[in-house]
Amino acid sequence: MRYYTNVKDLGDLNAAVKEALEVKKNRYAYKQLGENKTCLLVFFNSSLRTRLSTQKAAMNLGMNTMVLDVNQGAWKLETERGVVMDGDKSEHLLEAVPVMAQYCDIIGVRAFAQFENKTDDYSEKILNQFIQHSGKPVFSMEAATCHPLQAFADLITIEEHKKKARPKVVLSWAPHPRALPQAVPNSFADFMNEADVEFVITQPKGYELAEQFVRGATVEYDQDKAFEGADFIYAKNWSAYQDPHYGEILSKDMNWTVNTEKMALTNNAFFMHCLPVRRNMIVTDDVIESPQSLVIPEAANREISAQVVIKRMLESL
Ligand code: AN0
Ligand code: CP
Repeated sequence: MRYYTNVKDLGDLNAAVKEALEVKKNRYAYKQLGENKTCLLVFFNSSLRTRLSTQKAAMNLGMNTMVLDVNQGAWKLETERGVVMDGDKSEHLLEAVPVMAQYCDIIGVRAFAQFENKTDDYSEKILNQFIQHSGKPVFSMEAATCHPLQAFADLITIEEHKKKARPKVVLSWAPHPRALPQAVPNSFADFMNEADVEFVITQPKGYELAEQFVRGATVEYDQDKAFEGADFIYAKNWSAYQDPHYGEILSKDMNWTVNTEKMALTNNAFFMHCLPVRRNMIVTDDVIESPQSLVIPEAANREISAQVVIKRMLESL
């Protein structure tokens, strides 16, 4: 595997899940693979899980890992070609990326949507500059439109916990005080549409995701109706995608918070969220602390999804 930016890069999803479960059983079995190889993780945005789980995955494979926080201690980077650099940005990505590539064998990049220009965000401008100018395998640690390490971990978690062959999985919008990217719900939809599940998306009007991610999913604007008979509830906030409101908050309706009454409508569903989560905005204390909450196992599987991706990249070097 040379690049990991969305579900398609994994190829056969069943095979990928099988490989993940094998890795999970013996995560140190491939310790030789990464010997004398270096994984560089570049963060343009904050992270707790991705930062730790991806380093852990690379270390399990015997790699050295280095982390660069672009906004803390590195030079501020210009990303647009042709700009007269007389502002606060000291260095251009066009030099910075090939320089970073000198010191490593594989690069992970976190660069969220900037909400300044939808076309720029949805063309993955920053991630693609790493792909074009590094000459190294590159994987997304949440880029502008997708978070495929998260969605792969989510799929592994669903496979481990499902009680029927084809569970009903509901992606539910929930309120949040700040405008968040669509990357997590986009990737979750991308994976669920490929997986053997009944997939439903529920959201207030105006929060429709991009067609290339929604595809054949059922869209239900009545959250209670969507929750009926669900086996998994996957809560997440996202900002509006559709023009002319791209990147805006259209609603903070607390009737969409996932609580015990709403969970009672489901088939004793598991609760999922990628974290970080705002309690009593997205989900109540009671639900996230309930035995049905999978948020910690889900986070644990981030190590496994990252390890499958980095392992495949090492095998391709
Ligand atoms: C980010 C988001 O919603 O994309 C990261 C989630 C993994 N969340 C926040 O910025 C709170
Ligand atoms: N779920 C996730 O990617 O979390 P972080 O933003 O903490 O990495």
